[in-house]
Amino acid sequence: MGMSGLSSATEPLPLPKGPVVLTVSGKIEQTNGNGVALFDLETLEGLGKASFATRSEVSEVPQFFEGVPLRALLERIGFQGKSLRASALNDYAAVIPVEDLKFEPILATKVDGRMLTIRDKGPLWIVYPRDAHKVLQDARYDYRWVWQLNKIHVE
Ligand SMILES: Nc1nc2c(c(=O)[nH]1)N[C@H]1C(S)=C(S)[C@@H](COP(=O)(O)O)O[C@H]1N2
Ligand SMILES: [Mo]
Repeated sequence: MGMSGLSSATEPLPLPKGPVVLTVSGKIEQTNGNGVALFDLETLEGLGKASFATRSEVSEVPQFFEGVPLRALLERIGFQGKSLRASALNDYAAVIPVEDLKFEPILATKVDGRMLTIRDKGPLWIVYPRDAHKVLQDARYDYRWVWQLNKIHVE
């Protein structure tokens, strides 16, 4: 309040207009619900864009991923924590330390030009640029590729 002139991160988060694809809770500054930040796909995609091709634990053939930088999401909501608990529609969860931002992981919405569907690990899939960093070519990171992501809890 009254802090005009600061970055866009101080603008209130818009209320979701479409179906909510991602709910962020925990140590965050910006909320638009009951202490949580709710995103529809359009608002989420509006936060930024990133893309790269990489192989993965699930594909030996490189796939082209497009989505939103995880960093852009965390900056927009005023992230205050040290790690993220990323959980999925199927109740799978993984802890992602904030240091992983150095790899610029994305919340992928598309693979090979197609929107990710729930049946195809979507609508959101945490994807790391695995081929670009030897250290990422390891089960320690593969389990952080949470597919069918729908919640992030900031701790
Ligand atoms: N939603 C969800 N994401 C997940 C998993 C899962 O069971 N559910 N398994 C993780 C693990 S352990 C790995 S190695 C990769 C690939 O797992 P998959 O071969 O079961 O797709 O996805 C990760 N993301
Ligand atoms: Mo795994």
